[in-house]
Amino acid sequence: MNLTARSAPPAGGFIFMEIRNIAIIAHVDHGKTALTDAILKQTHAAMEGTTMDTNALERERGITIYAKNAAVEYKGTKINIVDTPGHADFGSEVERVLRSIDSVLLIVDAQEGPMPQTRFVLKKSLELGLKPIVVLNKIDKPAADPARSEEQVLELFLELGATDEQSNFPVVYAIGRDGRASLNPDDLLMGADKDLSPLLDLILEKVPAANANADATAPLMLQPFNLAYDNFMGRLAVGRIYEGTIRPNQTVFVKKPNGETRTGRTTKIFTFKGLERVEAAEASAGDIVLIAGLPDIYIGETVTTNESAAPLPAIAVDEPTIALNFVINNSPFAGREGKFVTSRQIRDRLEKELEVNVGLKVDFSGTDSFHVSGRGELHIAVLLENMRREGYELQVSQPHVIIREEDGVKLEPFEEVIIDTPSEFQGAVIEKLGQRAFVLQNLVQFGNIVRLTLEGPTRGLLGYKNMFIIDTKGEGILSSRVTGFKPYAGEIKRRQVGSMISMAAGKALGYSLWSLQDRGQLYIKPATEVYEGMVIGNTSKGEEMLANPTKGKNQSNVRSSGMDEALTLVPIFDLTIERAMEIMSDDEYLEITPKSVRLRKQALTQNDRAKSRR
Ligand SMILES: Nc1nc2c(ncn2[C@@H]2O[C@H](COP(=O)(O)OP(=O)(O)OP(=O)(O)O)[C@@H](O)[C@H]2O)c(=O)[nH]1
Ligand SMILES: [Mg+2]
Repeated sequence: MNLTARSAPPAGGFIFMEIRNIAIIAHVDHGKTALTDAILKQTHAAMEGTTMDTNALERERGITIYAKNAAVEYKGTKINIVDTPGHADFGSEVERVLRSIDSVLLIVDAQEGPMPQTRFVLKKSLELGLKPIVVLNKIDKPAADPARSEEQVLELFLELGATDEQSNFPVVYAIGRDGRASLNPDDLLMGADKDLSPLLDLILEKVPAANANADATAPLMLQPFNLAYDNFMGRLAVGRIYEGTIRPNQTVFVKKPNGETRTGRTTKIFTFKGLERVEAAEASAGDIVLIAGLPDIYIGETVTTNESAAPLPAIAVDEPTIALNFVINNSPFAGREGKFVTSRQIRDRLEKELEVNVGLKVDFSGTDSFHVSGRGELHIAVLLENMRREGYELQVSQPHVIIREEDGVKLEPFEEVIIDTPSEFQGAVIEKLGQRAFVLQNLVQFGNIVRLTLEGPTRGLLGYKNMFIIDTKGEGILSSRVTGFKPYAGEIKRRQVGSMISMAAGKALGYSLWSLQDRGQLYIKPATEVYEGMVIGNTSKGEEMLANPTKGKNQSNVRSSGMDEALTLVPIFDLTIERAMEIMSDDEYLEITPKSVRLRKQALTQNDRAKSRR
C-alpha cells in the first residue's frame, strides 16, 4: 500500500511537489546571507531589499546570529534553505542544522580563499556524509582569484578526509550580492549569466529530492533542529519530517533520545514560504515545518505517531563553556533608564530566552542573582544587548570558564585558535598566547601573512582579544572554536587592568577629565553623570586609582592665559558590553541599561572595599 501511495498526491488534495533541503555555510562574511537574499528575490519569494538578517542586532552588526529558514519555489520544486551564521561563537547553530538537510552550499570568498570557519563547517558536513556544492563568491573583487581558491578548497577537502565522491564537488562562480552565478567565471565577468539560474539548476540536479525515498503514509517521524517562540502560540519547533505526515490537532508521542516518552498534541502546523511561515493543513515526509502545541519540545527529540518507534539519534548541542551572574541593578542610578528592573522581570525574561536559546543555561536558585552559562562572550553579549534594547536594566559579574570534574580529574574548556596576521606580529602573538597556556601547533606562511594554529584553555582567551588587536595593529584575524573539555591547564596570570574609580558623585567636567587622561584611558566624556565607586577609566600602569572627575578648575589658581582653549581631550575608550566583559575585574559589576554601559566596583566606597578585602 505504501509503495503506490508514495508517488500519488498525499491525502488532502495537495499538489505533490519535489523538495530540496539545503543549508548555506561559510566563514563569516563570505556572503551567505547576500546570496540567500538574492535567491529569494529572483524566485519572487521576497521583495527586493528584504534580508534574511531580520533581527535588528544582526542588521546593525552586519552579521548573522541565528540560523533561519526560508523556502522558495523554482521550476516547480520547493527548495528549503537554511541560512547559517559564520561567526565561530554560533558554530553550534550550524552543527545542529546540518543533520536535517541533504546538501550544503559551501560559499568561499574567491579572494580570501578557505578560512578557519570554512574548515569547521566543511568538516562537520563531510563527517555527516553530505556532498557540498562549492560556490566561489565575490569574484568581482579586484584581487579575487577563483582558480587559486578552488585549488585551496580541493586541498581542504582532501585534508579533511573527503571521499572521492565528496571531493569531486560541483563548482559555481558567483557575485552573490548582484544575484548572479555562472559555471564559468569569465562569462560572469563579461556580463553573461544575469541571474542565479545556473546555481539553482545545479541544486535541482545535484541535491537529492528529500521526499524521493521518504514514505508519506508511514507513521510520523519528525525531529526538531531549532526552536522559535511566538507570543500567542508559545514555543515552536522547527523540524524535518523524515517519514509520514503531520497535521494540526494530531496526538503525537514525543521521545527523548533515551527513549523516555510523553504524549502531546499539535495545534498548528506551518511550512515556509519565502521568509514567512504559512499555516498548512498537513505536511509530509521530506519537508521542513514549524509545529505549535508542544510547549516542552526540545531540539533532537523525536515526534512520532508510533509509540514503539525507536527515537532518532540525538542531535548534540554543545555544552556551555563560560558562566557569570546576572544581578538586579543596585547601583545609585538603578531604575533611571530602564523599564524592567526587578528580579521577577529578569527571571521571566531569562525563562523566555531559554525557550529558544539552546546553548544557554540558567540557575534560578538565587533571588537577586542568577547564574547564567553560555557558549562564549559574544553569545552572552548578544543576549544582554537584546535585553537592554527591550528596556531591561541589570548588572553582570565577570565571566569565568566552567570547570568541571570527571573521575576526579579537573577539566576546563579548550579552544583551537587560528590566527592570520602579518608575519611581523607573529612573535608577539605566540608569546602572549604562550603565557596563556596556548601551544603552537602549526604555522603556514602565505606571502606576508602567517596562519598560526594554537590550542589552549578558553580561560587564556578571556581578556585577550583587545590585546590581540593592539599587538597586530588591527590587521590580525582571530577565529576560535571550542574543541572540548580537557585537563586543567594550571594557573594563568590574568593581566589586571587597573581601574580609575570615581570618589565623587555628579557631572564629569572637561577640566578634570583633561587632567586625568594622562593617567590612563577614560571611558566617560564631559557631562557624563558619575557616582562614587563608578569606574571611569583604566590606568596605564595597571594600579587602582581614585579620582574626582567632577572637580572644576581651582579658582584660586593664577589664571594661565589660553589654558581653557588648550583642553583637548583624547577620544575615549568606548565601553561596549563585549569590551567591558573583557576588561572588568572580579570585584566589579558591569551595569547595563537601555542608555548606558557602566563599570562599577561592587563595593562602592573605599571603606567597603577595604572591608571586603579583609
Ligand atoms: N564584492 C562583493 N561583495 C559581496 C558579495 N556578496 C556579498 N558581499 C558583501 O560581503 C559582506 C558580507 O555579506 P553577508 O552576506 O552578510 O555575509 P555572511 O556570510 O552572511 O556573513 P555572516 O552571516 O555574518 O557569517 C556584505 O557587505 C556584502 O555586501 C559579492 O558577490 N561581491
Ligand atoms: Mg549571514
